[in-house]
Amino acid sequence: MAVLDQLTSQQAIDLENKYGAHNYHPLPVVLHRGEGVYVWDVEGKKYYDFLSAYSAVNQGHCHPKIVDAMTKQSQTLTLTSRAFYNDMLGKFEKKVTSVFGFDKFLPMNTGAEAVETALKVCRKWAYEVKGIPENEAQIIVCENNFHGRTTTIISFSNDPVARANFGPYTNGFLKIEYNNLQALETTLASTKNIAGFLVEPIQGEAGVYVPSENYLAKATELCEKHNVLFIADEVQTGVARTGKMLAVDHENVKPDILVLGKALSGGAYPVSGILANDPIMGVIRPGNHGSTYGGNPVAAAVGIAALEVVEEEKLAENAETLGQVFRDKLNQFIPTCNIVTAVRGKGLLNAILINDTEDSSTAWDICMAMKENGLLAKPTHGNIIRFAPPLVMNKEQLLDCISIITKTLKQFEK
Ligand code: IF1
Repeated sequence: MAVLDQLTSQQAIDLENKYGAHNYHPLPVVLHRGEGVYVWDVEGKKYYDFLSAYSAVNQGHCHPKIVDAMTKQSQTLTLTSRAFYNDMLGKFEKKVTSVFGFDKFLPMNTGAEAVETALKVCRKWAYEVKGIPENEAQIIVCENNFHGRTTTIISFSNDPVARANFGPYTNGFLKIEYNNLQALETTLASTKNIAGFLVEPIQGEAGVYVPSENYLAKATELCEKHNVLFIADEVQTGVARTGKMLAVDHENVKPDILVLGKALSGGAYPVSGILANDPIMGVIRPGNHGSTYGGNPVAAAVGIAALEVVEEEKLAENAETLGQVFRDKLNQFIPTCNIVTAVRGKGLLNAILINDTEDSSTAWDICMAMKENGLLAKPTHGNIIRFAPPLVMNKEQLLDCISIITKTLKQFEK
């Protein structure tokens, strides 16, 4: 079979099973094409994409402006490494620092790399600015966090599937309950060696847990009081997903370090990085950190285009409006259907709770049935289904999706 031959879905699945590591359990659908809010499988069936590659495709699949920027740059200069300057990175750094309001940007590629970068900068700041004794820095993280899959990051995960048998683990992390200010205050007061607090403004993978009103604002105040860096991981919640440019914007919080990824490139190319002001980013000197592809010309061109699309198409405002419609409609439906017990979220990052045990296959079965009905979504843990469509969706399309979701849920009523 020539590599470019069109495969059937089963052929594509068989190839992956035979030649690919089994590190995922995908829904059995093989996608061939994407455009805006739609994707098509290899047999030509059309679906609404209600996952957006976990909030990377906020700008819609194959957005023409982003693809055009990527194509043009790819025909001009793709990679120089950072051994030399290129004429695109400075423009991207100016754009991203101006959009999010920070002095400096350190470009990387994946979300996990950006989180690792934030941890390294936080530790170096702790030793060189705060004066914590070397190798004594502690960073506070939350139970049920998801920040990526590197060895250090899974060292502070409590998901056994993500963590088991990958030791020895990285030290220097203290875990507290999410959305618990008392736990944060107690831990901050317990030692002078706390360097930072790393937190997701909404815990995505844990099941779209939205913390209490003012949790982020009060957590920031506590960090300030104890001279500890507040590190917001907005890889999934950032870039307009929750109805504001950043999820922390709902509480007017300014993190000390902001971590971005995913939709920073609109799903076209791996682009991530951290933002911070000079007193913090200034601890990084030549040779301390970097990456071959970090800040490459294509990433820069794509990043600029992806941010311009968010601004020009007012995607944050759209996410805010349509997210409210989504939750209102689902809250009207829930009392009429006993298989779903709640809907929660912010903007167009939402989830429903399925009325079955965590280990039941009901959420998966519902996603399989929604797939048959033309909408793609996937459960997070156990009995929770995350809904995150591209932010370019319009109200008519959203109402069509809600009708597919509610019709499917009705099929599973007990
Ligand atoms: C997979 C989960 C979501 C993230 C936050 C950092 C990263 C992620 C808040 C790392 C990545 C992705 C990873 C992706 C599935 C998806 C995911 F299910 F894994 F947990 F969204 F919830 N911080 N999340 O959500 O970014 O290195 O992946 O670019 O691993 O399949 P990355």
